[in-house]
Amino acid sequence: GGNSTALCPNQDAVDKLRELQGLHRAKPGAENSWRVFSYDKSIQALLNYPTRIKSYAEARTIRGVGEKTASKIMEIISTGNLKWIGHENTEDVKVNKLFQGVFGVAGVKTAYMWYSAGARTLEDVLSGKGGIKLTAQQEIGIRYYDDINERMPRSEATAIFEQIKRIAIMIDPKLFVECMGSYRRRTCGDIDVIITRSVEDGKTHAGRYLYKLWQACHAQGIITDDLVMPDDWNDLELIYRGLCRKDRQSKRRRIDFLSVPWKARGAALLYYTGDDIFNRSLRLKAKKNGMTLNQCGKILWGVVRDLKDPMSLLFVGQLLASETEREILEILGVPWQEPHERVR
Ligand code: DCP
Ligand code: MG
Ligand code: MN
Repeated sequence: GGNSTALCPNQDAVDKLRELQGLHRAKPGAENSWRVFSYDKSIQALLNYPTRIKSYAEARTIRGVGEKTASKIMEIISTGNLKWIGHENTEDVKVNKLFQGVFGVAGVKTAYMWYSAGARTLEDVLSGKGGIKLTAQQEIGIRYYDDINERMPRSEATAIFEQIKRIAIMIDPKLFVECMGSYRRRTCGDIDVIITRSVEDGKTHAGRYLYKLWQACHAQGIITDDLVMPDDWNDLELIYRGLCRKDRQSKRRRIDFLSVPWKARGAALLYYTGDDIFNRSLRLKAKKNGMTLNQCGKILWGVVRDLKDPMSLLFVGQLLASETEREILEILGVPWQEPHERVR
C-alpha cells in the first residue's frame, strides 16, 4: 500500500488481475502457487504505477509485468473485460473456492481433496461424502459458513466489543483492551481484540485474567464456539480464535484475541491493525534498512537492528522500538498513516 487513499489510475486492471489471481489460488499444484505469487508482484507494481497505462509497450516497461500480463492489462484497459477469467472459472475452481472459505481449510489442498472425494456442496462435505473426515473446527466452519463469511455492520462489532471490554474491566480495571483489525480501519470482517496490561504496578495480564475473560464471555453467550485455543491461558502472549454473537438473535461472527506483553504493545497494535499488505510493505522496508520487524511466533515484538555477534556468529538483534506505533514507523522511515489509510 502507498500512502494515498485515491484510487489507482489502473484500478480496473488491478481488480481483474486480483479476480484472476483468486481463481489460481483455488487450483492445486505448484504452477498455480507460482502464478498467485507472480500476480502479487504485478498487482503491487500496477498499484504503484502513477499514470493510466496507454499501450502494451508501456505496460511492458513496468517491472514485474511480463508479456502475458501486459496483454491482459491491455485487454482490460481497452475492453473493460478479461475473457481469461471466464475460461479459468471452471466448476472445480468454483467448488474449491467455496471449500477454501471454510474455517480450518488452510489451502487448496484440503479443498481439492474434498472435490476429489466427490463433494460439490457444503452439505456433501458435512455428510462425509466419499469418506471425508472433518476436524471439529471445519465442522463449525461449515455449520456457520454464511454467517462467518459475511461482513458485519460496524455497530454490531461495537456492541460485541463493548460487552467484552466491560467484562475485562470488571476482571481488572488495568487491562488494556482494544478492537483492532479492519474495525480500526473503519470496515469490519471479524472482531480482533488485543489485550495487554500496564506493568507499572509490577503486575502483568499473565495468570488467570484471560481465562476468566474467556469463561465469562462463554457464560454470557457472547462467545459461542472455540476454534483455536491457546496453549496456555496463563501465558503472557497468546492467540485465541472463536465465534461470538451480539445476542441470541444475532448471527455468529469470528472473533480473535491477541495477547502481548505490555512492552510490545506498539508493535502489536501496528501489526494487528494491518492491513496484511501494509504489514508486508513494513517488513520489506525494515529489511531494506538492515532491520527486522521481529515476530515471536506469530506475535510482533518490535523493530530490531540486524546484528551478528562476531564471537558466536549468532544473530543478536538490538530492540529499537516496540512501545508505540509512532516510534516504530519513525524508525522505519515511514510517514505516519492513520489506520484507515493503511490499506492496499
Ligand atoms: N495480519 C497480517 N497477516 C496475515 C493475517 C493477519 O498481517 N496473514 C494482521 C493484519 C490484519 C490483522 O492481523 O489487519 C487482523 O487479521 P484479520 O485476518 O482479522 O484481517 P482484517 O481485520 O484486516 O480483515 P477482516 O475484515 O477480513 O477481518
Ligand atoms: Mg479482522
Ligand atoms: Mn481476525
